[in-house]
Parts: sequence; C-alpha cells; structure tokens
Amino acid sequence: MKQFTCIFVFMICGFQLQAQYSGGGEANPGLPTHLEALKEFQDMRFGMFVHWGPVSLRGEEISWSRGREIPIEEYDQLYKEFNPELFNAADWVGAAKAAGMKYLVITSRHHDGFSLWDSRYTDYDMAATPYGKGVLKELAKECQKQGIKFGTYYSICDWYRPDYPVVYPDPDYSFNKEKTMDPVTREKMDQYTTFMKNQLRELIEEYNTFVIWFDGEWEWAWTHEMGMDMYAYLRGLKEDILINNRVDKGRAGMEDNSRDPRYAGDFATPEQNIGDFDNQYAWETCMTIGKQWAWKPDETLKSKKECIHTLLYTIGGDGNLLFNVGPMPDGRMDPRQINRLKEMGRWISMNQEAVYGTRGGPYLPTTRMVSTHKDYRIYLHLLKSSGKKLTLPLEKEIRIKAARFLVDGTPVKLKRNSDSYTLSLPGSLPDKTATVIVLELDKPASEIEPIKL
Ligand code: JFZ
Repeated sequence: MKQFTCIFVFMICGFQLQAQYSGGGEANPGLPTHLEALKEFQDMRFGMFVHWGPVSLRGEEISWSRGREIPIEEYDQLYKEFNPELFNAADWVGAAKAAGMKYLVITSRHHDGFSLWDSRYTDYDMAATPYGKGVLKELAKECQKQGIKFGTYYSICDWYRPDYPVVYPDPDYSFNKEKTMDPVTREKMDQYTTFMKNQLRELIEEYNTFVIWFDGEWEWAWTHEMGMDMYAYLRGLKEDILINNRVDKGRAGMEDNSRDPRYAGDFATPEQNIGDFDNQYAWETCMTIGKQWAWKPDETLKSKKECIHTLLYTIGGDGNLLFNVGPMPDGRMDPRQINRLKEMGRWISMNQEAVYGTRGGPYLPTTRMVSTHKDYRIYLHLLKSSGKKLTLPLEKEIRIKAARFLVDGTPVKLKRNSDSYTLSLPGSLPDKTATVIVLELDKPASEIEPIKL
C-alpha cells in the first residue's frame, strides 16, 4: 500500500492508498466508459469548478471549517441566513464562457450535507433558506442556453446526517482508517446509500448533469463494493453519464492521476496538482484559483501567468483542468476571480485552436514548453524565452512541412537534421505569457509516440 500524506492547515493526515496501478484495461469491469461522452469531455479541456454554500457567509472553507473555525451548531444554522439575492445564472455562466471554459461543475452537496437544490429527499436544502429556491435549475438551464455542459459534484461523505456513520471533526479521524462494518452500521449505510441514489437520480433526470463528480470516498464507511454498485446504478440511469474515480476506492493519492482498472471511475482526479503525462487514461486536475475552495475575502489569487501555465501544463499532459471559483454569499462571483478568469479567456481565445479538441504531446512537458496536437498539426506552447534554437527530435518517416506562429502566421525558420528539426526563434517571444508555434506535418500527429526532450 502506498503511504500518502497530505498536510492541511489544520490537520496532518495519512491518506493510505490503494496499490498504485497504471496502464490500460477496462476502467469498470463489465461497464466500459462511454467513449463518445469521454471524447467530448476531453475535447472541452477546461471547466469551471464552483464551491458554494451557506458557509460562504463566514468566508471559511466548505465543510472542513464545520466544528473547527465555525462551531457545528452555528455552521448547521447558516442556511437560515443564506439569501444570495444577487445570484444570476447568466452572470455565472457568462463568466465561465469569458474564461474559455466549456463546462461547469458545482458542489450540489458537499461533506456538510447541504443540498444546493430543492431536493425531495431532504429539508436541508436551498428551499429551506430565505432565498427559498434552488439555484441548480437556473444554472442548468443557463448552461444549456449558453452551450456550456452542466455538471455536479456530489459528496459521498456527509458529516451532517445521523445515518452516516463517520463524524468530523473527531480526535481519531484519519483518511486511512479501516473499520469492519457491524450490522447496525451496514443498515445505516444502506439507508444512506438509498438517499444518495434518490438525490443523484434527481440530478440526472431533472438537471441533466453530464458528470457525477464524486468526492469523499476515502472514509471507511464507503467500500469498493458500494462504489461499483453506485457506478452501475448511475450508468443504468444515463448510459452516457461520466463518473470520476472518486466513486470507488481506487484513487492513488490526492495528487495522482494513475489508474487501477479494478476500481470504477471514468477519469482520474489529481487535486491541486498537475497530473503526470498520461494519454491512456483520462484525467482532470482540479485546482483552486486561490488557496481555498469556498469563497475567502481578499484571498491571494494565482497570477495570470500561473493560471495560464497551469492550464497549458495540464493539457500538455493530456488532462483537463477544472479550475475553481468560490462565489460570494450574496450570489455574485468575486470580481477579482472573474477578472483573472477573463485574462485566461483572452489568451485562450487567441490560441483556441491549440487548446480545444487537442490531445497532449507528443513532446512531453518541460519547463520551456508543452505541446498539444490535433490532426496533422503539433502546437508548441513556449512558456519562456530560452535561446534562439529549439531542437525537436522526430522520426525520419514524418516530416514537418512548415512552422509558423499561431496568432499572426509569421513563418518560423526550420532546419531538418537526420532525426530532428531545429527551429530558429526570436530572442524574445511575441507573447510573454506563452507563445504558440504550429507545426504542419505530413502525417497525423497522433501516430507519433510521446517524446521526452
Ligand atoms: C476534497 C474536498 O474535501 C475539498 O473540500 C474539495 O471539495 C476538493 C475538490 O475535494 O479535497 C480533499 C479530499 C481528501 C483529501 C484532501 C483533500 N485527503 O484525503 O487528504
């Protein structure tokens, strides 16, 4: 078992992992991933993650601050104050579009158990707030109207519900706890699983979510058997639904994007970390634009360059990026976060041919550049000026017919060597954030095996 430790601001926990396993094979025995849905997902490359709930009233972390920065009694009453009157679905979806994001995944229910929609299966939901209505319905409709795919995050662990056997915080809480389930607990988990299945059916049948982005699978009360059953149940509801690897117990660490085909899940979910190059198993890095998932007033945000390079390193590794914003308690998105996303959107709109619909490689990411490809083209994303020559190994059977800067089409001088090409570059790059050069090939770029520079 690979030991994995992650350090939180308020806790150090050992997150024991399933044996790591990489390679192909069926992600879900007997239920292969819906390949068309997966291709559409990978083609989108870039999505908006939204962590929101009554906790935004206090500017603390969603769920994890319950019983720590915020006393449990206070946390569980916040919904009575939650009245996001300035929520405007068109603004949220418009912000995602302006950022160049093609899908949106929102925390429909996080570990704190609060449901962001008017659910028939709980009273602890948006209908019980002064706002009095769900937000997911408007968001789903607006996503459809603006051509953005609507997705939902859903937590398996629920520290609010009495029929969920794990509590947090707790002195002996740990991520690697193994515990045999006694019959009473098993009965509770069966009831709780029925509740989850009912809610998930609502999200699929009434909100047309394209993905169930599970989380919270690490706790001892959720088993591999439950994960496989849940995966099969959801695919039975919607054949082309995508389900991440946190539905089951195969996640090999918070930051890892390897896969273990013994466990269910259509894609890996490295968190706060850009996954290693992997073009065999779909993966998506989820990352905060600041440090906290839920809204924190005046939080330091990642710089424009860091945000764009995060996207480029992710797609260069053949992954998607799910980039998180935390909306404010009044329903608005934080203008500082929106401005940063707009800066990303401006870069992407000028270079979108090198982003959407591409796959990572063939040149593996380095500190100098990443690459993506589509059809007969390779896109070199140069991340910094480092020398006037760039040598690219390439098998003899494939020729580069031409090279040019993507944005303005200026040709790039190319010299063919026996088993490589040398590009002549200007001393400083036209776009200091990242400059894309297109290589036109005489064969599909997908025929080229990944190349380490
Ligand atoms: C999880 C959530 O807890 C977090 O609030 C956020 O929603 C993120 C996307 O997913 O983050 C985790 C989960 C587990 C560990 C660390 C962060 N862990 O086991 O160390």
